[in-house]
Amino acid sequence: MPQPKEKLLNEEGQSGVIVSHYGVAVEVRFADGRSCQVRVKRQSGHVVGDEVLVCGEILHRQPRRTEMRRRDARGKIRLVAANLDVLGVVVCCSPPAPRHYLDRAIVAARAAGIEPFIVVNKADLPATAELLDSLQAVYGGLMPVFPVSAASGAGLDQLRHFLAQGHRAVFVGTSGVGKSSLLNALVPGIDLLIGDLSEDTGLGRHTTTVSTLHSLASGGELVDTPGFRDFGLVDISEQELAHFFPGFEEIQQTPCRFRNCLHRHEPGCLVRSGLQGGTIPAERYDSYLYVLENLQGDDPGWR
Ligand SMILES: Nc1nc2c(ncn2[C@@H]2O[C@H](COP(=O)(O)OP(=O)(O)O)[C@@H](O)[C@H]2O)c(=O)[nH]1
Ligand SMILES: [Mg+2]
Repeated sequence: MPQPKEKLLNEEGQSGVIVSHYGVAVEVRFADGRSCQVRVKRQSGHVVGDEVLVCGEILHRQPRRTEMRRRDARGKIRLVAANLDVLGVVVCCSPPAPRHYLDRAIVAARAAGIEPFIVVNKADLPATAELLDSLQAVYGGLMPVFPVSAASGAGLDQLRHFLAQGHRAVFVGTSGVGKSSLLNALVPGIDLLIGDLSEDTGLGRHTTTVSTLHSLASGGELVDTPGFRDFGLVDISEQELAHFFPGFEEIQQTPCRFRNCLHRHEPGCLVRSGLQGGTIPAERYDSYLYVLENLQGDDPGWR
């Protein structure tokens, strides 16, 4: 017996992407620009960026390309967004990032299959020039580095252009680097609080932790996950660090003799021969050893 048209449509489902998560409901946006709200259980596991088939009140989640996790204030690991392509680590001259924040964030992104890039905010401050030079020297050949000023708008067009290349992005960075200012500049109407009010405790205008996915007028998408902005990524393992450390890219083509080489004293280690041969800078190796020794430590500002 033929089904009524509407029922058929519901059973087949309509595919869309979750653009907001309110805890008890999600908003799904469809390809034609329409959107709808669907109630979900608190532990549904759906997150912003998830591609779903909406069948009436039921969501069928599609397999994810990438998953980004964070550690919440209680130390619990939470999934924050799905299907991100790029992760922008925001740094600035003041306040400076805690030691090796950048390297850890880059490794965490790469371990999740997400391409990292660097945003050097507060380019209007004179001290930014020196920071930018040192970051360009280390990371410039490895990933995009964007000097910007959320305050003056300088450099934002280059950043918009990068995001417009089909990228779904998220920003991370410690408190005070200007992530909220940057989102305000890039997403008109988002109206985030600037300054030192804690977003995670809900003091201020945004009393609930609503994650949202914003389409940029110039192309690309930005995911805003309030708790993520200031708390950052989950821990990384020794193996992930050794594999994804920025500056060690050559071992991804030709691995060391031992697959689980931590590049300390293992024989046949290509990182140490790269160090001796001058293809891996001593700065990179020293930084790696420092992070490796302090993986379990409490980097201030990291969580
Ligand atoms: N000079 C300067 N200050 C900025 C810039 N962007 C943000 N700030 C300031 O840095 C402080 C922290 O900004 P906010 O966006 O709240 O940082 P968040 O904690 O990373 O979200 C605020 O006082 C901002 O006014 C910038 O481009 N230049
Ligand atoms: Mg903020």
